[in-house]
Amino acid sequence: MSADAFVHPDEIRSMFSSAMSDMYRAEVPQYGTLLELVADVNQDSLAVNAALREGLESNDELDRLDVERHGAIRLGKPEELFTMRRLFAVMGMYPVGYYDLSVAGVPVHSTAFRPIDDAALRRNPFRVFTSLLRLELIEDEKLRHDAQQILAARDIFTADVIKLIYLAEKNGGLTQVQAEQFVTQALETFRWHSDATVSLESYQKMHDAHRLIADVVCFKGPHINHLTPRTLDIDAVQKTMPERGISPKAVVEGPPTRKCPILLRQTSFKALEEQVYFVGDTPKGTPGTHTARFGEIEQRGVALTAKGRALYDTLLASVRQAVQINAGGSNARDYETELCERFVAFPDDYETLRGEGLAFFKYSPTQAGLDAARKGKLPGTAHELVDQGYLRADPIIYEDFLPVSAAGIFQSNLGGDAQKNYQTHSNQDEFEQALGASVRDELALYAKTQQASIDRAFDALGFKKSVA
Ligand code: OOG
Ligand code: NI
Repeated sequence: MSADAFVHPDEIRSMFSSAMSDMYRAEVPQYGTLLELVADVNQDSLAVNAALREGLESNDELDRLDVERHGAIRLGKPEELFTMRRLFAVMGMYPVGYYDLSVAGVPVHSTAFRPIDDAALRRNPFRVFTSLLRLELIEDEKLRHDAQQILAARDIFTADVIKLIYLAEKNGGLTQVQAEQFVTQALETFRWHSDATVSLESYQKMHDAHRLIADVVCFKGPHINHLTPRTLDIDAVQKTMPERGISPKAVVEGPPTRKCPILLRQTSFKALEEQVYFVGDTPKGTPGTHTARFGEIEQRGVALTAKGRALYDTLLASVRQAVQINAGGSNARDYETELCERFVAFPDDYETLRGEGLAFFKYSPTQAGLDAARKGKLPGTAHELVDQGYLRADPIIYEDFLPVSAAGIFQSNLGGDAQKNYQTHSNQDEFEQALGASVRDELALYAKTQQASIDRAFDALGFKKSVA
């Protein structure tokens, strides 16, 4: 079969992301409210900030903004992660990055499935933060064994989706009809099921060990636990959420408010308490509740180099050492003040971020550059050419996640339980073994995008390659 007969993986991803959004909207009505709020705030931001609009336009980010979102799931066993990798590959999504959350008291390690090349990211940057439960961190031997047994008995994929994954792997793609079937079948894995697979008593035991363990082990599948739209002004969303009946967590995770946003800022609101039925005497089961699903918003900024990231990590660690946000969040103000004060040390203009090699940029020739190139040679590095007005540099958006922020998001939605500290270290090898592949290095991806833009720009100006 020729490749033309296949639906492009980017298209399948868009179909899937849109179907997922519709499903989540029906399951969690507050998500719909949040989408409306974010759309309003984005419109306001674009209306008052011409530079922001222009920057997004020239970066091809304006069109993707309305469809842009990420979701998260939590898996229970290695085989689930293995098949999930193959499922996401059908949609052009690949594992990027390794996040160890056990250090923050959450017994999982994770990766993000996302598109990796420029064209695919422009088309639809849908990402899914995917965690795998680390059963070995359950201390109680009997409980660990029970959890293992329960998980061993479940199959989270439909028979049809498995067939379609094999077909896509064998033929190198899916036809329109197959792609539509694939989306319908894949969606089943992420659906919410109100009937638990265990008794209330077993659920309670898992819950007492860690709420996350109950969420992963006691249900038929890895229900999507949030879908996150991207806002251009997270402070405005955080402030207006209560007006629309949503109460956000106490502080925004990530860097403080800045003129030039870096990395990722996120806030979320509390999980819903949902009605569930546990395995029990009556035909419908024993009624109870479970809280797992929530809402989240994110604002994305420029991707940082290793040097920039090291500075970010150092500053954030010093803030968190100085102020630990308490369970009720009553000292949120102190935390914010400390965050702002300490991040003064992080340059807040694109020129310095570029000049000091703290962030990644995409380079393109300006009209002046093209004119000057026609007249003769333009000497210099990409930086010098930007300074002379012959190249422009636009920030490359951070497409990934932040472990400390992710831990904060997990925690705020798992309730105010006393924090557990696992005596463990990260285990990327084990994660990759379950995954059946290595995760990609996000820094290498950004560096590649930056270098490719320099090569293209230098080509257009008619001279040989250079580095930033
Ligand atoms: C995932 C939490 C992490 C993010 O945006 O950092 C996350 C989860 O709760 O399963 O989604
Ligand atoms: Ni999230």
